[in-house]
Amino acid sequence: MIIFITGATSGFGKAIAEKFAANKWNCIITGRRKERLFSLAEELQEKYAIQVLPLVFDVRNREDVLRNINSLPAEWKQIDVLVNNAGGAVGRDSFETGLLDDYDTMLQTNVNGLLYVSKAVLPFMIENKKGHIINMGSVAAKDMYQFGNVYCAAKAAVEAISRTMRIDLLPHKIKVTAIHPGAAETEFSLVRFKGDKEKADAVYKGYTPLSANDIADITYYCASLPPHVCINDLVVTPTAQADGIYFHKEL
Ligand code: NDP
Ligand code: 8X3
Repeated sequence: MIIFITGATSGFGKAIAEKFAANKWNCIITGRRKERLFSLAEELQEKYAIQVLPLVFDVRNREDVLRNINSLPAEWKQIDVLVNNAGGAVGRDSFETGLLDDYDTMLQTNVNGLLYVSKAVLPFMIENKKGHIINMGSVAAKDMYQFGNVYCAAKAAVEAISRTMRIDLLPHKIKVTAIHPGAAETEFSLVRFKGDKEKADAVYKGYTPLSANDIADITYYCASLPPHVCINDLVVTPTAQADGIYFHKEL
C-alpha cells in the first residue's frame, strides 16, 4: 500500500507518515524543507523496513507539483491514499490590518496547493479504479472566528471542495474524507505568529491540546475502513474545546 502525504516535514504530516510506515505502508512524503524530509525518509526506511520517496516542492508552484508527480516511477503511481495536509495560517489580524501577502499565502497553500496535488494524483487513482483522498480541513471551516478571516475562508473552501469532489468521484469509487481538527500543538501557531514562540505557546496553555499523533491515529482509522465505508466529514477537538470558538481553559 502507498500513501502520498503533503507537508510531512512537521506536525500532522510527519506523524501520519510515521503511523502508516509503522503499519508497513510505503510513503511518498513532500515538503519544502529538504533536509528534514530526507532525514525523515531515512529514519522511516531504517526503522520500519519500508520504502519512502521524498519529493521536495512548494505546493503553490503548479509546474513543480505537476512535474514531480507526473514523473513518479510507475511503481510509485499506485497511490492508495493521498493526504492533502500541507497548509496553515499566516497572521491572526483583523481584516482591515491583515496583509494581502498573508492572505495570498493562505489561499495558495491551503486551496490551490490541494487542487494542484489532487489533479495530479487523481488520474492514477482513476486508472487504478480505487483511491482515497483525505483533506485536512479545520474547525476554522465550520465556525468563523474573530481574526480568522482568510484562514477560515481557505478551510471553508477545503470543506466545499471535499464535498464536491466526493460527488464527482462517485463513479470512480474514490473515497473523499475531510478531517477538521481543533487546536493541536504542532508548528502551526509558530508559523501563524511568524516565529513568535511566546504567542504560539500561549495558544496551548490551560488545557490539553490535540497532538499530531492523535490526528495520525484518526487518519489511519479513516484509511483502514473496508472499501464500502467512507468517513466523509470528521470534526475532532480537544475535550476542552467545543467548536472553533469556545474553550474551557484553566490558566
Ligand atoms: P505544521 O506547521 O507543523 O506543518 C505544516 C506542514 O505543511 C509542514 O510540513 C510544511 O512543510 C508544509 N507546508 C506549508 N506550506 C507549504 C508549501 N507552500 N508547500 C509545501 N509544503 C508546505 O502544521 P500542522 O501539522 O498543524 O498543519 C497541518 C495541516 O493541518 C495544515 O493544513 C493546517 O492548516 C491544518 N490544521 C492544523 C491544526 C492545528 O491546530 N495544528 C488544526 C486544524 C487544521 P515545509 O515548511 O517544509 O514546506
Ligand atoms: C487550526 C485550528 O482554531 O487555530 O486550524 O483555526 S484554529
